[in-house]
Parts: sequence; C-alpha cells; structure tokens
Amino acid sequence: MPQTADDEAIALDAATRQVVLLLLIIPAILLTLGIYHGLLQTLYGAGLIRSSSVLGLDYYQGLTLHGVINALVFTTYFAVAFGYAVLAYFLRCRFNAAVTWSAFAIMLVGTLLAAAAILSGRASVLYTFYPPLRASPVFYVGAALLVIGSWLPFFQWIPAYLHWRREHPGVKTPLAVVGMLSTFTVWLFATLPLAYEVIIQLIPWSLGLTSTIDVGLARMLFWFFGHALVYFWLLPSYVMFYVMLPKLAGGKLFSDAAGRLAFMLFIVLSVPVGIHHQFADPGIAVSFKWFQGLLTFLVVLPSFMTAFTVAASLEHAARCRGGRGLFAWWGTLPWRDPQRYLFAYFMAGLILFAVGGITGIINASVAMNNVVHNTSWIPAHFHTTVGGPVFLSYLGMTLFLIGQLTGKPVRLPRLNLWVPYVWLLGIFVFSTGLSVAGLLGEPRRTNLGLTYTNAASPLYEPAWAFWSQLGAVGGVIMAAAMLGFFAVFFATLFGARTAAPALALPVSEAYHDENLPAVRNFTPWVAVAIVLLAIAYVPPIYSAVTGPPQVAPAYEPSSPLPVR
Ligand code: HAS
Repeated sequence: MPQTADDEAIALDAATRQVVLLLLIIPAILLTLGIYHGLLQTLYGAGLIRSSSVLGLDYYQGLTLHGVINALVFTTYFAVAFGYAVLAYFLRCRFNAAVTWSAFAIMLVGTLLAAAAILSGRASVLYTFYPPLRASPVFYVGAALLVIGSWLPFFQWIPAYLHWRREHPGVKTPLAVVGMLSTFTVWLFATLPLAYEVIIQLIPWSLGLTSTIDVGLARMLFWFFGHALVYFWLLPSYVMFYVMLPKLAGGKLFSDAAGRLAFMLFIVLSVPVGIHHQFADPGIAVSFKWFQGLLTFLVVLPSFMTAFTVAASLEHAARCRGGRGLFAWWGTLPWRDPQRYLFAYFMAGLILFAVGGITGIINASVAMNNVVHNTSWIPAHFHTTVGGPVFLSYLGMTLFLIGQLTGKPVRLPRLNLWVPYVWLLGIFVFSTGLSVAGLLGEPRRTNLGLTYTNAASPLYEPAWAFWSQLGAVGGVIMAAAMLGFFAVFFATLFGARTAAPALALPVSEAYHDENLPAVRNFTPWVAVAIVLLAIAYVPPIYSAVTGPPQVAPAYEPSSPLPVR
C-alpha cells in the first residue's frame, strides 16, 4: 500500500508540542557557545591566538564545550524532538505527558550538571571523555542522565508503533517511522556499553573509590558507543533525505524499498565497527582490527545506496520540472527558493557528505589510517559529515518545526536561504586547510598557537602555517553563516504568531513502491545485529578483560604528570 502522500496538518498534544519546542530551542541557544568556541579553535590552530586561554576559558575547556554542546547535546536533543514529531505525525498518536516531561527533565538536569562541571574547569576531557583524562563525577553523572533521559521516549514510541501495527494490518509502516525507530535501536545498542563504562569504571574512579582505571577496556567500550553514535546522528538526516527531500525538489522518492533496506542495514552494521577508531591502539589483536575494518567497508553500502537513491529522486524531480541533458538538469532544482529553504539546507549537507564519505573510506583502511590518525585530517573528515549533512539538516528542521509548532512564519527568508550555502563554503575551505595540514602531520586537539604555528616558538612548523590559516578563514566563514542562522532563529522565535500551531511534514510519494517483505519487520534485523555484535565484540572485550590490564592514574590536559 502506498504511504501517505498528503501533508495534512495535525495538532500535537500539548505536552509533546511543548517538550519538542524546548528540546529544539534550548540546544539552539547553547549552540551560540558551541559555535563561538569552534571559531576560537580555528584561531588557536592558525596561531592567531597564542595563549592558553581566552576570556578565562582555556583551550581544552573550550574544545570540550565545543564538542559536548555541538556533537552530544544539540544532536541528542534534536533526535528526541524529531522522533516525537515524526511518530506523532505519521502514527497520529499521543504520548503519556508525565513520561514525556520526565524524559525532558532528566535530559535537562544531565545537561546542566555537565555544563556546570565544564564551565567550572573540572571536566576538560573533550567530548570523547576517555581516561586517563579525569573529570569531576558531576560531569559523568550529567552525561549518564542525558543518555538515560533520551531512552525514555523510545520506550514510549515502541508501544505506539506496535499499537499502530495492530490497528493497520497489512499496511506498510511509514518510512519516516522506520527511520526513527532504527535510529533509536542503534542508540540503545550503543549506549549500553557506555553506561557500563560510565557507571562501573568512570564514576567510582572520579570519586576516588578506585585509584587507577583500565584505560584499554574503557576506550574499547567508548568506541563501541562512539561509532554507532555517528549513525545515531546521521539517521534522522536520512529520514529527511528519503521522506522529505524528493517532495521538496518537486518529485518522488525513487525507491521506497531502498530506504527501508538502508535503515535495516544500519541496525545491523552501525555498531560492530568501533575498533576502526583504535587501529593505532596497543593491546588489540590485529585480527580484531581487520575484521571490524572489513565491517566498516560494509557499513558504507547503505550510504552509497542513499547517494544513488537520492540522486535518482532528484533527477526525476528535475526532469518533471523541465530539466534536460546529462548534467544541466541539476540547474532546474529549487536551489534559490526561500520558501523551500529546507531543500537548500539538505542539499548543501549532501554535497559535503560526498566528500565526508570519501575521507571516511580512507580512514577505514588500516594502512591509510596510519597516515591520518590523530592528525587534523580527522576534524576535517567529521566537519564534512556531522558538520555537513547532519548539522545542516538539523538546523533547517529546527527552524521548520519551530515555525510550525509556534504558528510563527520563519523570518528573514532571504538571509535564511544563504545560511546553508555560506556554511557549505566555510566547511569546504576549513576542511581543505585541515586535510592538507593533517597529511603534512599536523596533530589534532593541540593548542598549535603556543608552538607549531607560532613563528616565535622553536617548535614552529612553517609547512603547516598556511593550511592552518586557511582553516581559520573557513572558520570565520562558518561563523558568519551561523550569525545569519541565529538572526533567523531569534527573529522567528520572537516574531508574531500568524497561525495556529500545527504540524505538516513534507512527505514524498514513492516512484517505485516495491513490496519487499524482508524489510517490513525489525525482528530479524535486530537478531542478526545482536549475533554480529557478539562475533565482533565478545572476543576483543574478553581479551581486554582477561589480558594484562592497561591501568593508569588520572591526568588533566594541562599537565603531563598524573593528578595527585
Ligand atoms: Fe567517520 C572518525 C570512518 C561516516 C563522524 N568520524 C570520525 C570521527 C567523527 C566521525 C566525529 O574508519 C572522529 C571521532 C574522534 O573524535 O576521534 N566515517 C567513516 C566511514 C564512514 C564515516 C567509513 N563519520 C561518518 C559519519 C559521521 C562521522 C556519517 C558523522 C555523522 N570515521 C571513520 C574512521 C574514523 C572516523 C575510520 C577514525 C579515524 C581515526 O583514525 O581516528 C562512512 O559511513 C561514510 C559513508 C558515506 C558515503 C557518502 C555517501 C554520499 C551521500 C551524498 C550524496 C550526495 C548527493 C547530492 C546525491 C559513502 C549520501 C549531490 C552531490 C554532489 C556532489 C553533486
């Protein structure tokens, strides 16, 4: 049966509407801080700031704020908000208000605790927070609460979905719902080992109950979570690209089954690949590294499928709009339509992802990883992935949902249209600079302005200077794009209401609406995922637990000596 193709407006129940709005507005405001520290990073990197701190916040504190706000808080809040909107819209369901508010309250308390620890200088442990860097227990408790709060909505959505299926026998689950349930299935798999790391290892250690920590085990558990995390970020964007983009382009989704298969493949393949972040780590057998490296090449497949399906959908749309020729049809797409600003946000992100995907494949090759690991190539890679399709689609959808759920039209539409394109340019310039510098050996997560890009230092590396400065030019362009975004965001938020709040999501019809029974049920995919996870992770974890423990005392980034 074809999925709904109309964009009928619905009213959300009061609690869901208010919580979704808060989940969108709070992190968008926090982003002002996250973006400011992103700009500072590029200035430190280019040697334009040559001190260890600016306005009382030191380099590692700022880097931690940048990563935690942008990569953990903004993304998690958005995924929960978008999940509520999608489930409520497509399944026409209501949620228990007490649970919805509790989830929000737990996430908020967690965020405030983590923010307090970072701002007071007691948690400069970066967004990866792996030991032997040690933070205050307040930070770890905050992070744990943020994660626990984000589980609750999923436990509301599962019964809503099962109820809908009972009420609609034989009807395909809407693709957007499949996408969001896949997102949170991956999230649940990924966050369980993280919970173990935080509760059993980090909190007792930070409380002083244990004097050392097994760094090898902690890093393995973190990356069990860490790479699945990137697909937790990506999948809500894929929901937008499959379900909304074709309609915004003026066409149809080329293949419904391709979207469903992509989401199911992510359930299976997103998690058992984390060791590709540890190719350089000691104490992990080469066979485990190669196996997870191989699985990493498999997890690329659903993204390639997405690239081809989205491109085919766009071509179909363009030809419907009168597009001709082998390439000329791209020009007929609605690149400059301020009313379809979501198209611009999505497309700018997708163009960046074509680059981010290629650099990811380079990272995944064990041999080539040796060249780029821990260099500035890595931030270049992730700004074209999480900073590209993920960030831009989240920003665009934040505006869209706020506009709809407040009944306020999005203000400054022309400026809004420019935001994604300026961001695209900024990321290109930034990533080009950091990629080349990385290939020349420039390290990441280093206050380069104190040494390597400071001509007054004996450690000065002239070969890195130009490329780091190019990175800073990109950083300034990105900051300009974000100034534009904040102008649009606040003008919309404080603008006048012109309509009653209502939600109407753009929904694409399928061009090929295939009936593929294999992708209609989550259970077999979840079962295969568990088996593959066991094969990929039980041996390395067993070896980390039973092998010689890699214990270490606590460190802080400001000193090479252990904390007393
Ligand atoms: Fe990655 C490190 C491998 C995808 C994020 N990655 C990171 C880190 C982050 C990150 C944050 O194997 C650093 C973590 C840290 O702090 O240490 N990554 C991959 C691979 C993929 C990949 C194979 N990464 C992502 C995504 C991210 C993300 C998605 C965030 C959302 N990554 C690695 C590896 C490392 C790593 C190693 C560790 C490196 C190290 O040594 O530390 C793949 O999933 C990528 C597949 C993607 C594609 C692209 C498909 C293209 C599409 C766009 C089509 C566009 C169209 C529009 C149609 C195959 C869908 C028209 C376009 C035109 C150009 C006209």
